[in-house]
Amino acid sequence: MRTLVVSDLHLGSRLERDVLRRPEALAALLGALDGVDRLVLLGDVVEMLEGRPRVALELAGPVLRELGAAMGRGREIVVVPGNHDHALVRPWLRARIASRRPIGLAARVPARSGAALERLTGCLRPARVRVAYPGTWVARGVWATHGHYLDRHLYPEERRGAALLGVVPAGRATAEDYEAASGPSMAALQGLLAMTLPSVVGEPLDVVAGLTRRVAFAALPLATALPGAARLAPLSAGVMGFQFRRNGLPAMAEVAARLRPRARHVIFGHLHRGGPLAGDKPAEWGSGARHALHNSGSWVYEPLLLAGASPGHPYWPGGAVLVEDDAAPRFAGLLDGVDPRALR
Ligand SMILES: [Mn+2]
Repeated sequence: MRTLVVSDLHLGSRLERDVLRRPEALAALLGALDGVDRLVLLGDVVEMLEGRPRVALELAGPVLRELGAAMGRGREIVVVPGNHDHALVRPWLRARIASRRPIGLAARVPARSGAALERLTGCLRPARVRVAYPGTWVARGVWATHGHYLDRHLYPEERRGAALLGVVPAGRATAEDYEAASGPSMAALQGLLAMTLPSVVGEPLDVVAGLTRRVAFAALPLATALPGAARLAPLSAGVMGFQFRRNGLPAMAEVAARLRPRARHVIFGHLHRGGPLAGDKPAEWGSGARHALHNSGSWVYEPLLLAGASPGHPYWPGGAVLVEDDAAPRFAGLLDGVDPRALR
């Protein structure tokens, strides 16, 4: 059994950062489906946090239909919503929490539980479509989740803005705990700022600092249009790398440690930073710990980070994690061979 995991497509993004709009990028992904039994769309598939979810869904349609047609009747597509497409599972999630039936780690979500979800899954046919939340089992000992729960661990407990964020209990935690702690307020905050860039970008000192930083970054795509923008990129890539090691990876490990999936390997998306890559330190990715961590990267071309960069850059779009039975999951850069000019 071979499963390809991709995440953070952000289809329909207002600034057209979603590279799958570009024919060359879409062709590369469709080509990579050859010999794959199952495709997992690990969250933030559609950009629904920019205040125009219907338009985004409409723009996503052609790409989703290509994926569905390529997988065809015989193969499965698993949809695992994240934070930018959290609206897909919200009606189901509300009902499930009200019913007090535990969500667990890989609940099956009926495609008919909401209008937007029904529309999205309809686009993916004739492939067999399954929706799971907050994660899905990819193989024995391999669990995958979008990873937005880690946002909660980017803000130290003692500095948290009590009005904005709730508390995840110490020790073991459930999906219900994370939904209660970071659900509506975090989604509102992100919606307000409409960012595709992950929160790990800057210093997570406290929520207020976080807000200022996000606003600053939201303004930066404009700055990249100005002369000298290319000089910004290496600096921000360095800052991102530092923040990712210091905050991103520990937050991923924390979510795995709290939710405790019976898994050797845990695959995340959300942070837009694929890996582990060849130069990464295995220990930082949990090689010696209970959970080995993986990240599927993104399909977003973010000029702020990538001006002047080339394939192999940790935030280069086109990330995927390939999972085969009885082998460790491995990262692949599916757009590394595509002319960068075709991705902008
Ligand atoms: Mn996300």
